[in-house]
Amino acid sequence: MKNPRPFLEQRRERRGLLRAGLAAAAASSGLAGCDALSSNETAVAVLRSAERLSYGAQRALGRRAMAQEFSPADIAPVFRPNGTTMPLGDGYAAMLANGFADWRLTIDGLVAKPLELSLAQLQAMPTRTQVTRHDCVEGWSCIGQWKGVRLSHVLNLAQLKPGAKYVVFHCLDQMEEDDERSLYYGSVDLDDAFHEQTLLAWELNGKPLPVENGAPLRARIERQLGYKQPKYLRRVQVVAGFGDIGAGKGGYWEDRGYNWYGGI
Ligand SMILES: Nc1nc2c(c(=O)[nH]1)N[C@H]1C(S)=C(S)[C@@H](COP(=O)(O)O)O[C@H]1N2
Ligand SMILES: [Mo]
Repeated sequence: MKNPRPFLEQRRERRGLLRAGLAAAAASSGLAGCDALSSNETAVAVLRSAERLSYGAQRALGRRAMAQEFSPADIAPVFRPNGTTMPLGDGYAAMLANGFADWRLTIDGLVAKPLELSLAQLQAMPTRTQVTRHDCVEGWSCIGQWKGVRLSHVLNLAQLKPGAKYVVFHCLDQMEEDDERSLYYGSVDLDDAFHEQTLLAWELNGKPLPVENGAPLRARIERQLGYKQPKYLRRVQVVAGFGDIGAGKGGYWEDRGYNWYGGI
């Protein structure tokens, strides 16, 4: 007689997928404006539980899928900026004044070969150009063309150590005027970090990245929402967990109630 187990397992799996798919739909339709969200504790709790299921659903359905790419004709004349548009403090202004010649990107954490890269060194690496749509949870979208190096290329140069699970992006901009520790940061898992369309980008619409969009370098993680696109990068840290960074939720907005998983 045939073993009945595979059939039962298949059924269980299908049921799980359906449940996860419904939760994913709920998560993507229930997102509210950036500023209103953290003040509503109930909304945050609902989003948290939906997040776990939507992450599971996307993983099950394959996270390697590409984000849609558009044609140059679709590019918006101005890429709408949001969040920080000019980092506070003299440090950034000084770097900007000399064309970011003194700026460096640090790659460290769980890597065999930590790196300090200048903009020129990054720009000498193999590049990718893509026209994609940015979706902000505040309810607007914008299509732009990005050019940069794949994050996977840089991570492969640095050589991940065993135990590496997430990549944390540390930014130069302080979010609150009176708090020097309120620097923007964010994180993704290795699926997103090594995704074909995940870039460290220094060019927008064929020109050097404007200050308001994150000069000199920002991340593009095309399967994620706007707040998961860190601007003004200074450090890429490979970690096993992010519990001891910031308030422990994996990002500036995540520490204030947003989902860690902002997949679209
Ligand atoms: N360093 C930093 N990165 C950031 C932000 C920010 O305030 N600081 N805002 C985020 C949000 S909410 C969005 S929608 C996008 C906006 O990118 P843009 O200014 O290029 O439109 O950047 C994201 N990355
Ligand atoms: Mo956003």
